[in-house]
Amino acid sequence: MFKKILIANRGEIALRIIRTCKEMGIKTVAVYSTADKESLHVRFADEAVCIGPAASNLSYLNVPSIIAAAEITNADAIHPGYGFLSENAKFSEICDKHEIKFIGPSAEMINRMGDKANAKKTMVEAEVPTVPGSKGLIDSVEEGIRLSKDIKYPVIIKATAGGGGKGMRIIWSDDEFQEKWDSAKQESAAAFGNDGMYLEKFIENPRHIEIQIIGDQYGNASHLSERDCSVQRRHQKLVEETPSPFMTDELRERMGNAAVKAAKSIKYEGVGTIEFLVDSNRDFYFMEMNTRIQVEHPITEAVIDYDLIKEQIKVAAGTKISGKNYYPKMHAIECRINAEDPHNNFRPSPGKIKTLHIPGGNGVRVDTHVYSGYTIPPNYDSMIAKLIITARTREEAVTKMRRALGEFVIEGIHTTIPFHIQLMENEQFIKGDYTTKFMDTFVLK
Ligand code: MV4
Repeated sequence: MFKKILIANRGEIALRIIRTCKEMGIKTVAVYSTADKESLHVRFADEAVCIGPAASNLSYLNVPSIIAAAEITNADAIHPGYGFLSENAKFSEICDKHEIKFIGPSAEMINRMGDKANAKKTMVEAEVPTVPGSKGLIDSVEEGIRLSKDIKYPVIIKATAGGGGKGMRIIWSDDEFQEKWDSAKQESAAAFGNDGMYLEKFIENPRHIEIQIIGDQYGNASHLSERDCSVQRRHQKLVEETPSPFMTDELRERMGNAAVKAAKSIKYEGVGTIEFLVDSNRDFYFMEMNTRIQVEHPITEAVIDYDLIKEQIKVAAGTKISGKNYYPKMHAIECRINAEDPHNNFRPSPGKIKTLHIPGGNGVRVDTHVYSGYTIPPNYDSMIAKLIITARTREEAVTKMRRALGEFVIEGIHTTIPFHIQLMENEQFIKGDYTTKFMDTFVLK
């Protein structure tokens, strides 16, 4: 097992990883930017190294600084958390070269899944269902229009380097093709330095349901059931839950098997997520694979009684997994609490937290790095806490979420708590009757 892990991240996830390391008897090294020197991850780690100024590209994305910090402190592994360097193939490779274990997949695996058209090809070969569309990249508008004749409009063109909605356009007819093609390519080139595009049938009104998987170094893989992430706004998840209200035992079996097949076919090592689109007929299609621990991982931990970070560290150290799959025994919901003003188009609201009261009680977990008197810097992601509720049934979980949100006091800044309170009172949400379109029509009072 590793003796010392450097956590190349900040905020709640850095703290989350430090906690598990402590429970495993592993020493921890925090890295921090000058904007984060008062952060809890710095206080709770065994050692801390300043790696640069506030700007992410000069600190949490500064590879030479992070590698130097690991070498100086004698860390034998680096946990990248999510975001920042977590899906950076170069970084994984550089860790390897320095004989520091990157807790995550190899550079080759990250590259393979990071290119979306390529990832899709891999899934076709593994016989995982994918959306009908182009075989790989399309090279011209003419080719796109020809393909759309067979597939039938609407179609969607997506950046192969994309993800999170950037470089994506829905096309409804031949007339629109050129214009949308040009703008998608331009956007992709600017955002990713890669304007490769692929094409798919556009699935209208889908659900976003993802399967958590884990693979070891010996070719074994398991799934840990699903998370429903359909409540999103501008490709930012707001709430996640498991089980999905749309799930059936039969669908879970089909999706779980497909996800395990995907993981085994690429000999995936580590924790990962296979994202699917699910249509109203409960047909599902591979969308993307995430090769990192995700923000919403705690809801899976809650319903199957499993520490995903602990198991992630164990498989990175060479431990074998059993290969059995895991099924939810409870219901869990996560609300992401962001420092944003929901009444002002979710505009970021950094600043000093004057008063803080964190809810508690049975079935209530709050993952956060903030405290009373803490100043949220404007430089990073606006998520400041995750409120994770566990109960026997969905109805009880929603009721408990309302209670916990009511106890949550954050003064001095705006947060998304008022939004979540209204969501938990929303008739459609209460029925579990929502898709990725839900937020388009949600009206905040
Ligand atoms: C789609 C789709 C419908 N049909 N692909 C959005 C983010 C990117 N990862 C893929 N996305 C979508 N791909 C086909 N063929 C609809 C979306 C989509 C979406 C997906 C998941 C969650 C929220 C979404 C919001 C708008 C569009």
